Amino acid sequence: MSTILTTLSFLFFFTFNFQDVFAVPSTHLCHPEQRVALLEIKKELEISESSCQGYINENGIVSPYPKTESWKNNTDCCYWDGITCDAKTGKVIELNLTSSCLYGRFHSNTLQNLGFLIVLDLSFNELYGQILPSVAKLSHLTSFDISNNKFSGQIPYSIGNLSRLAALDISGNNFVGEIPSTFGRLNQLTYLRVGSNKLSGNFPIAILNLTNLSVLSLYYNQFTGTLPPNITSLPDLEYLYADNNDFVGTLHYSLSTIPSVTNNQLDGPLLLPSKLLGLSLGSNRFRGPIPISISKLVNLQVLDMSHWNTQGPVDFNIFSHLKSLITLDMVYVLLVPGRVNISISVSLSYPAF
Ligand SMILES: *[C@@H]1O[C@H](CO)[C@@H](O)[C@H](O)[C@H]1NC(C)=O
Ligand SMILES: *[C@@H]1O[C@H](CO)[C@@H](O)[C@H](O)[C@H]1NC(C)=O
Ligand SMILES: *[C@@H]1O[C@H](CO)[C@@H](O)[C@H](O)[C@H]1NC(C)=O
Ligand SMILES: *[C@@H]1O[C@H](CO)[C@@H](O)[C@H](O)[C@H]1NC(C)=O
Ligand SMILES: *[C@@H]1O[C@H](CO)[C@@H](O)[C@H](O)[C@H]1NC(C)=O
Ligand SMILES: *[C@@H]1O[C@H](CO)[C@@H](O)[C@H](O)[C@H]1NC(C)=O
Ligand SMILES: CC(=O)N[C@H]1CO[C@H](CO)[C@@H](O)[C@@H]1O
Repeated sequence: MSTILTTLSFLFFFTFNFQDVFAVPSTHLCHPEQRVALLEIKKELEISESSCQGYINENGIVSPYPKTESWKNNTDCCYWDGITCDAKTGKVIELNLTSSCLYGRFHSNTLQNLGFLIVLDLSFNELYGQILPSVAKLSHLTSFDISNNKFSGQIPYSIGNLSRLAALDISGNNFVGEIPSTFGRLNQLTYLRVGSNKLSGNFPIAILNLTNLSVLSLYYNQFTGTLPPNITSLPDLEYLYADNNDFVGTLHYSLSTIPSVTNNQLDGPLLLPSKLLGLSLGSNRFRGPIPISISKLVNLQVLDMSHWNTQGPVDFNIFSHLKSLITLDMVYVLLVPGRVNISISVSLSYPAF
């Protein structure tokens, strides 16, 4: 009798524990509808060796590999490569398919079932298609990176609704048209990169509203018109890359509106050192003397003023205050910001035009 009881209680506890073990799958983080949405994305895209591209970023070398190969229907999507779920809610909050050898038309509306995404990184693949206005439904996004693909069409105005965005990178695609004025609402933006597209129009004035901006890159587009006089007065701006566009005019006073405060003791204006570390204005159609106020940008490390029609000799004393300068590009050498260590190329004669 007692043996039977012991056996029964053993069985009971065994069963109990057994169920406990089996309970684990039911605490799967992955929400079925989110898994379906991710599998939909996987199904639409091919893995193609010719689309594999690695790159170097601030974390080091990112080597390409096909992340979506680990995406299997019967496994917890929260453990798939490139996916991060919220530990409490189990919602997918990060989709990072950077450098994943993906090729194909990307249907941005498949993202709609991933409405809790905070980070979306599809960079360095060969994705094409348009970004639809419905992307604005990803209202939690703080980071949106689709750089170095083949996306085309216009940038949707609705991106201005993604009010939590701190980083927006669409560079290295085939986007056309203007930067929507709604970008002026993205007041958390720290990084805005739209370089190497086919964007046109005047400098997007709305950007002057983005007081948290640290990096603005507009290079290799077809922007026209003048640069706004107070662009360098964005208080946190460290890098301004506007090279290889069609900007015109003189910068006589553009760069003279560097932040200043009134110093009561001196009873006059006191210039604050600007935070600018990189200023790249080369290969545009700027003309006239290089603004003397450049000498106030004392933290500059990289200065590209190549292809500048100075219409006269350059006073190199302007640069003598720039003690941090590593690269001064006054001639033809093209600057590829953040990617290449460019050789110093100072020309003491007039640049050739
Ligand atoms: C995934 O599995 C479910 C059943 O668990 C099935 O209904 C569905 O068709 C499967 N989806 C794919 C893409 O294989
Ligand atoms: C995506 O993953 C790569 C490493 O594979 C990392 O370097 C990159 O910072 C990630 N992107 C985001 C937006 O976190
Ligand atoms: C963007 O915001 C505006 C104004 O708040 C709203 O009218 C519009 O419907 C929103 N668009 C999208 C796609 O969410
Ligand atoms: C500038 O930002 C404020 C909020 O910081 C916003 O109310 C305003 O609409 C923005 N202006 C433009 C032109 O986008
Ligand atoms: C944006 O700037 C404001 C002050 O200008 C600051 O309080 C806030 O912390 C900044 N946000 C970010 C994300 O840097
Ligand atoms: C730049 O000038 C515009 C008007 O031309 C003004 O609305 C904006 O606040 C200024 N921005 C900065 C950062 O000084
Ligand atoms: C020779 C030269 O310009 N070297 C620089 C390369 O870039 C790194 C970081 O940007 C600098 O630290 C080097 O001085």
